[in-house]
Amino acid sequence: MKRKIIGLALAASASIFAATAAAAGTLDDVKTKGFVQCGVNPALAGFGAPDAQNNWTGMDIDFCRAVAAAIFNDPTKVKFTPLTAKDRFTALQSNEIDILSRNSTWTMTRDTSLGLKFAGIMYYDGQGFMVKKSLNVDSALKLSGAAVCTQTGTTTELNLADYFKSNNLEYKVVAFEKNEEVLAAYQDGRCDVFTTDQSGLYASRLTFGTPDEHIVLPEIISKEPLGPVVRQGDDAWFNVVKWTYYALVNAEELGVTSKNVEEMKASTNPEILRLLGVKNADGTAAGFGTGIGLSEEWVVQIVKGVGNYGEIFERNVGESTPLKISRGKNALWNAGGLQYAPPIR
Ligand SMILES: N[C@@H](CCC(=O)N[C@@H](CS)C(=O)NCC(=O)O)C(=O)O
Repeated sequence: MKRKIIGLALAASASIFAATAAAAGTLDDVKTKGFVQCGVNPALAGFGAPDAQNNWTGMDIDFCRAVAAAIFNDPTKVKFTPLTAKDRFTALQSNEIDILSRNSTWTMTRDTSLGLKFAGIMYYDGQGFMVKKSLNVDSALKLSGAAVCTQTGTTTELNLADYFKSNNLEYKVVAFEKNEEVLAAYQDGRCDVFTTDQSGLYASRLTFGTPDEHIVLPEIISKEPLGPVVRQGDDAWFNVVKWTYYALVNAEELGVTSKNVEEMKASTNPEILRLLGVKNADGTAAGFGTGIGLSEEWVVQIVKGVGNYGEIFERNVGESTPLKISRGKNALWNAGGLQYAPPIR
């Protein structure tokens, strides 16, 4: 109820709300309460979902754990709040959560007038289409006249309208507020097409009784940069979240993994020594962790706790997982991808 009222207030006056709701001091609050409250998707395999033993798993989950490891040297000091597409931003605005880490696309509105701030791009995605193989369609451009299932409150429904309009294709939207309803409608044949982020298509297909009967069409119709979000007006917290993401990417780039992080402290590479907060030759602290309110070993804690970016990717969505996603655009910048982090110095 509280969330609903605040949601209405926001709709009436987004910018005023944004200015007042941005509570400063999240890092101190988190340290005091002893855990990070993270808003996540409860049903997106590889990104956010409880496994058979009820342990939360996924890239978005591991990102929350990385932040907890950076602060507490303990990746388990995190609590998860399951959120739907509709409720996610209000939950962050109203201080129910400290971070939103849930397949959310960085858009201008969300990053400005909603009073929120994206801290990085954990996964470069794009919107795609899924159809039953039996429909015998091999391109989205052949979908004229189709009924398309989608979820409200997402970038998905907006891109869908743009794509069909700009290609002069007739279509019928079958939109639902809940993802379960979208998936049920598509599987029951109430629509011909299911559209969402490509990662979401692959993750959802795994939950179908007969995944092999569905194909993802080749067209990618949008940019969906997915990443963690915080409130505007709290730079100290924003910095911790943003630099946790950069630490994961820099660790991969420098070859620092959960297995070798201790040995790497004896490296002769100055970049690795800075990353791992190893003291300067004269015994003074490097200062990068303490500079953002953490310990000097913050990256050691992160990498020991969850691994580097590549380890997180491979463990949750990579080729050896049921999702079998290749690095593609999510490869490091020096390996043909877009994952890039500014230097620690
Ligand atoms: N990336 C898009 C779509 C994100 C999204 O919420 N996708 C749906 C379909 S995969 C979802 O996760 N639904 C789950 C739910 O609302 O419980 C956005 O940020 O708007």
